[in-house]
Amino acid sequence: MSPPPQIIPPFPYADLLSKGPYGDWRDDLAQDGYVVVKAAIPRNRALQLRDAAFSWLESFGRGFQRDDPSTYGQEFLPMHNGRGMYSSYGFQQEQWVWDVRLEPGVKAAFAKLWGTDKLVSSMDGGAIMLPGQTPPAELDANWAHIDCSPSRVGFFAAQGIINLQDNGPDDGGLVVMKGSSRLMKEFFDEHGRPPVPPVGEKIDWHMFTEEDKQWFFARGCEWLKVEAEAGDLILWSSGTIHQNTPPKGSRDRTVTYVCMGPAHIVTPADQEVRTAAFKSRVWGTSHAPYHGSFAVIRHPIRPETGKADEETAKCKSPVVVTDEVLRLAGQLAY
Ligand SMILES: O=C(O)CCC(=O)C(=O)O
Ligand SMILES: [Fe+2]
Repeated sequence: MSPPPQIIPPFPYADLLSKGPYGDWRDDLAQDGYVVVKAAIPRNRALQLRDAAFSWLESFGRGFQRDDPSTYGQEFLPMHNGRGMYSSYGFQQEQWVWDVRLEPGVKAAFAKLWGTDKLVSSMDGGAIMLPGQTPPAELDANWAHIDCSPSRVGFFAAQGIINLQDNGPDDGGLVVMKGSSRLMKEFFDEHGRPPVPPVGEKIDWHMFTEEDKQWFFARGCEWLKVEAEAGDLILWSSGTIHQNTPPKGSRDRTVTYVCMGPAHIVTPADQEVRTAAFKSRVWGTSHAPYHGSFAVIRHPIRPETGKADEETAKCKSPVVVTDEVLRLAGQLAY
């Protein structure tokens, strides 16, 4: 007999977004499933961090040079996933990536949402999408998804993107299905919920088919490409259907993914995964820092050699540890 399906315990903050109206951006997050928090990081600081991202790419010595678009192809870069998304080479533990997490305005936005500033941060990746790199057709095909289990009902996490460049309609960016988070319970009540994967596997993930999407369109949802300037923080509920799109214009899209939540709700299992990732100074973790964490350890294969770069096993400039880094990593109590 197969084991009974694993039950996900109710999330203590599942009603967080239903307590409004707040009279501020939290109402937009509740209503639309996403919001742009303007200037969470000062613009100049964001542009400096974008420079740091390009210096990181150049530091691999594969030929990438920020001022020379003829070096924007994958052969000149550390391996990304085809759309410029990075979750290997110790990206998640790089100083400049931590510097984004350490910006006071980022924590302040999450503190406002959760009602506490005793927060831990995800140790997630990011994207450096360079212009003129038409992605292969299969990558451009849709991957409409949510990053929370269909078995979680209500609010689970606010995922964050910090823009380090200005991104308008022609640029790369997050694409959300506006309003879909409010319909998620109804969708899965009607369509059924798939079994929850075993403990330690990727629980918080679900992909939507073309037919599924039509169900949402019929109820008034629409795709929306989120526009944001350097320094803005895009927040979206992990129950909002989303994907991303690469640049069509001449600008890069340079972002990191940051999600923070209350330190006191981190489960012992999550704590263990996060401690191991932080101590390794090379792996990252999944989006939500408190429940359902798994380690992200990737060694993508280079097509030229059939092997992973040696650099995938180390971090170029690992974060210098401070008390605030330790607090956000969940290694020092508040
Ligand atoms: O690159 C993006 O805008 C979205 C990436 C994504 O799906 C995520 O961080 O959950
Ligand atoms: Fe996602």
